[in-house]
Amino acid sequence: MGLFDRARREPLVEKELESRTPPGQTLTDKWPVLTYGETPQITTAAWRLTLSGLVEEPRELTWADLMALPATRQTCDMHCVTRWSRLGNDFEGVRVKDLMTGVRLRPEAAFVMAHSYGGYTTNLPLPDLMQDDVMLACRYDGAALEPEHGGPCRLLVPKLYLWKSAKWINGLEFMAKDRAGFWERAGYHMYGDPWTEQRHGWGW
Ligand SMILES: Nc1nc2c(c(=O)[nH]1)N[C@H]1C(S)=C(S)[C@@H](COP(=O)(O)O)O[C@H]1N2
Ligand SMILES: [Mo]
Repeated sequence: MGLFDRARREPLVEKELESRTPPGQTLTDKWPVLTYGETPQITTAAWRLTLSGLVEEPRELTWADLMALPATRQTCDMHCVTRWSRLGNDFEGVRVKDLMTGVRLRPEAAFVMAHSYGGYTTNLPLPDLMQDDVMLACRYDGAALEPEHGGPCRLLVPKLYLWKSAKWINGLEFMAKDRAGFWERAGYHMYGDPWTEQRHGWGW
């Protein structure tokens, strides 16, 4: 069949495929679109990102603010809870860590709710948001991220199931306690580690 690592431009060998595929996942070369509801059409001119909640000075960033931050390009794997994984994806954007430089959080901040245009939300612990591979992704394979995949800008949290990677992100809300987002309220796991198959949160 021959799965390809797009970023490295080389075929993936069997052994590596295995070690990079979490239990219960099947590899795909296509990139399925999984959206609950409509695809919001957001121009870069209209795009805003608000930092709210337990932040000393709430902020609103424009596209120009985002583009002024250092850019990062990375290759990462994606794992969807509906059992497909896609390896070797080439994303470009701004690390959340870099975005947060100079943003002072209140000491109680321990979790974050990602908010999206259209109303989607998803929650994660603050330390996970600050990992090196967590970014606001706006380019894929060297081109602007397609609207159906979250363009102009999506959150990308490669280590967790892909529902945590909020498409059309427009806010990060810092919280003291964990709160369930859209799919988490519907029964998905609060954390969502693909390697231990944290698919559902209620023990089923
Ligand atoms: N705003 C928003 N973000 C979202 C979703 C959504 O419905 N709305 N779906 C999530 C789910 S369940 C998955 S698997 C991935 C799918 O990303 P893709 O459509 O780019 O493959 O986006 C996640 N982010
Ligand atoms: Mo998903």
